[in-house]
Amino acid sequence: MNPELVEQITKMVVEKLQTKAAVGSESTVEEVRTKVTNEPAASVEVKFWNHRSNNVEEKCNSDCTESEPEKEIAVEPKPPVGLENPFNKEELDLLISKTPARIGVGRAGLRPKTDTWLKFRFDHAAAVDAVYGDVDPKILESLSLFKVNTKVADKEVYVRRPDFGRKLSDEAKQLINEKCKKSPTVQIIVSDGLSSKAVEENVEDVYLSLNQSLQSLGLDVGTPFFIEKGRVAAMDDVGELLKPKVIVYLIGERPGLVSAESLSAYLCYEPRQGTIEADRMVISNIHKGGIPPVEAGAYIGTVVQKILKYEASGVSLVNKEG
Ligand code: B12
Repeated sequence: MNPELVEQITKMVVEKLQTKAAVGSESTVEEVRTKVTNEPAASVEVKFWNHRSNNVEEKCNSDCTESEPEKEIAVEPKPPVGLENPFNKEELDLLISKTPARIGVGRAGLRPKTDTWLKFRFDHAAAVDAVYGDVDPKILESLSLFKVNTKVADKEVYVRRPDFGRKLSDEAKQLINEKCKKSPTVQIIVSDGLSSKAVEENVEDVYLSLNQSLQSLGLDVGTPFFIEKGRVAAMDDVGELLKPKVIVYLIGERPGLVSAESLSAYLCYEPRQGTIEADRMVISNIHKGGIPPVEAGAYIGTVVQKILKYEASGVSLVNKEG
């Protein structure tokens, strides 16, 4: 996205969130987007795929907030995928409009219909690609992120041994020690995690707006970097090395069959060896059909501010906040 637009949206979201008690309300971000882009507010944020449609242009339902330009493919008109004679079509359509799950797709005897099966295979292939793919180095370069590794050598090991992905390699520790500012207030880390596609699609916008939001809140930010084949708890090793107050860890989520490009931000106050999971927190589902990346970045900044105020994150933060 255009950096000026990112800046404007971030500034307005942060201002709004700080003045509103209902932090993170969806109406807030929609209001801001409308104000900045002059486009009418979308009625829903989540992009639902129409699994019953054969028409490429109808793949996304009419409530999509952002539709991707699709390549024109010449397809023979076919009967729609789905139940041919639903008992209550209106009710079924209502249910389908509420969920991206594959419901009401019909069947051919005991089997799924060919189109349903092909769509499933397509989404499954996208999920596999997201897990096994690598993040384009140009993206890391563009954000000036240097790369370090965990104790994982290849993706097969990564999938089978989550414990290895939670530990930085010795070279990584050395490089981080050499290159990074010590004891920053906020340390940002990016990792491919379980979806390199999630990083490729979202990280630039999230990162830009997150940085701007932290800047506008006057917070001191450390030297960011990229952990290849990382798991969430790798932040504990980073915490030991750099002693930041807060870590914001942007990492690819395990792909589902609805989106293979969803990013999460895991946050923790003073993560160290032995940090318990309950003290981490997550803002998940960041992608263009979920929480839009720019708004997510701005929102994460305000959550960091809250973590710093209470000197706690996760369940401890909830307890302190009362
Ligand atoms: C896999 C998964 C799990 C697995 C994690 C096991 C593992 N080792 O991978 C299990 C089943 C244990 C799990 C448990 C929980 N999960 Co979960 N989980 C997911 C899922 C499907 C993918 C996460 C992912 O890809 N992470 C990235 C990879 C690279 O991380 P990882 O290092 O391999 O694994 C770590 C994270 O997955 C993390 N984690 C997983 N879930 C949660 C939830 C919270 C609140 C936190 C802080 C961390 C966390 O714990 C793992 C170990 O460190 C997401 C859905 C999504 N769209 O993100 C939901 C999701 C993150 N989980 C969620 C929830 C609510 C939970 C639980 C609180 C459920 C419960 N009531 O017990 C617990 C908390 C676990 C914790 N660590 O604190 C919610 C969070 C909602 C929110 N925004 O706060 C999500 C978004 C699902 C949803 N849509 O509701 N989860």
